[in-house]
Amino acid sequence: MEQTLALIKPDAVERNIIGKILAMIENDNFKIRHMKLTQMSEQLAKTFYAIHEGKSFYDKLIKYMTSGSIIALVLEKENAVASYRKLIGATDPAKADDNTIRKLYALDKSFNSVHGSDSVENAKIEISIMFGD
Ligand code: IDP
Ligand code: MG
Repeated sequence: MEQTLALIKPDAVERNIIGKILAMIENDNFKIRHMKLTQMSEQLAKTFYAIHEGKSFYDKLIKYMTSGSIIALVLEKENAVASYRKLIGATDPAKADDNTIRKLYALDKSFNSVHGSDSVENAKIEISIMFGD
């Protein structure tokens, strides 16, 4: 069964909407296989988001992702990667479909409440970064 890496980001943990987001994940028939409350160090955030190094929003992204607690999750389902990307919606909540997590809860394109792996290959890498092998 396919797995993906999901994060509930600091803006959502701070606004007490972990439960609402987990309910959407469970209602969409994902199985939660691993879950932890943690806080990213600067080094971990830079490893996790290495692909975005040099982009205009990179420094802000690292500051945001290390600013408070996050929930890290390994989710399992058929086509988990694509299915979870569909559930979270577009990066910018203004462009996200109705009833997606980001449409309902994200503040803006920067503080967008959740992360989801964008490919099966990256899911494996991100699961290993957040949970080890
Ligand atoms: P994704 O989270 O939908 O996969 P990515 O392009 O991989 O989007 O960007 C990673 C994260 O960086 C986003 O979720 C968001 O927090 C932040 N980000 C992306 N693009 C922008 C932008 O144009 N301005 C500000 N923040 C951005
Ligand atoms: Mg991405």
